[in-house]
Amino acid sequence: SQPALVNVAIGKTATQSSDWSASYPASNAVDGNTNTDWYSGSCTSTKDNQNAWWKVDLGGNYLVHEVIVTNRLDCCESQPALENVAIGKTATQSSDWSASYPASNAVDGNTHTNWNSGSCTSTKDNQNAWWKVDLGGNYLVHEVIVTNRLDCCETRILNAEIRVGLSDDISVNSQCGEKITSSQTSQANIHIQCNSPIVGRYVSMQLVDRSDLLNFCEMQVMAEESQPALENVAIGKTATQSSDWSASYPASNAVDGNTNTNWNSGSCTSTKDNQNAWWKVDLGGNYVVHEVIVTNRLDCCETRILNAEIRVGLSDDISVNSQCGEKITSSQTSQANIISM
Ligand SMILES: [Ca+2]
Ligand SMILES: [Ca+2]
Ligand SMILES: [Ca+2]
Repeated sequence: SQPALVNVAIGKTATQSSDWSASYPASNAVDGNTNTDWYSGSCTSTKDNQNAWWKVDLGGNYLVHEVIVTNRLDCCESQPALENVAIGKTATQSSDWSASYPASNAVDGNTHTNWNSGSCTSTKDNQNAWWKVDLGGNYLVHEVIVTNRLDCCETRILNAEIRVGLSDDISVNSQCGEKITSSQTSQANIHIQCNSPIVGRYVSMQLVDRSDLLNFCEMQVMAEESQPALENVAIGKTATQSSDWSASYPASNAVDGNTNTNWNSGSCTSTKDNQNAWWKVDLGGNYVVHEVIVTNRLDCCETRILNAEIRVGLSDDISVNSQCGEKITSSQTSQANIISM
């Protein structure tokens, strides 16, 4: 006869190799809530660990017949393979300590932590000293691994922030993870995970409200290796809109290849005040579209694009095409480059 089985894990003490954040402790997996959505508060996650683990102490001995694992299903059923896409790419920094310590030492593939190894880079003592790498293309970046200098001077990277994005002007890119803390500076390899993967070509590290030498030995930018090479297929194509504000602001200004955010630059477009105002571009052929990057006007009036939706499809009647991503939110309207995927 089949014994009556009960779940003996619920509410017991669970631990894991690391916590993704304080909101996703090991205990979420034994909370009795089987919601499969990350944002439900029911799921657990470690950081990106080699051979990551989770365990529960049942508080006594039981005869275990089976285990039922509830997977997360809003994404991430399988983890993408990541690789370092920064190695050998073009790096620059706010200044060079000397010709022997160029920015490129941080992407030379050498993770030696000793200054005299020739593996490290350093700026001079600059206010908000910065370092950045141009990946030469757009990648979906999950995390960066910063190798610190450890023969001395570990705290020179204290309070540095990582930004990832499409702009050579690093100040407008999105922050990845949190600023480097004093407890992290003693680590050889500091893993900084973006809260969600960020599409970017430029990855930077910059001191925040500090003047110091920015001095470290390597940055590995871990991105999805199978990222298809994406290109802008809208540039120069035929664009139209529900009305033209004036002849100086035609729909074509949005596909002119100029991403200047200032109205007076001649780079921007505008309709008149229309109910459900629209803009569209005819790509002149069929493409597999992965993402759309909208450059907003930032000299004023950022919220004019609030609640706009992006649609992609085969029809000239835009209402029947498929929505790409979510409607533009108020927090997005302050960004120079808004990405919709
Ligand atoms: Ca749960
Ligand atoms: Ca190096
Ligand atoms: Ca433009």
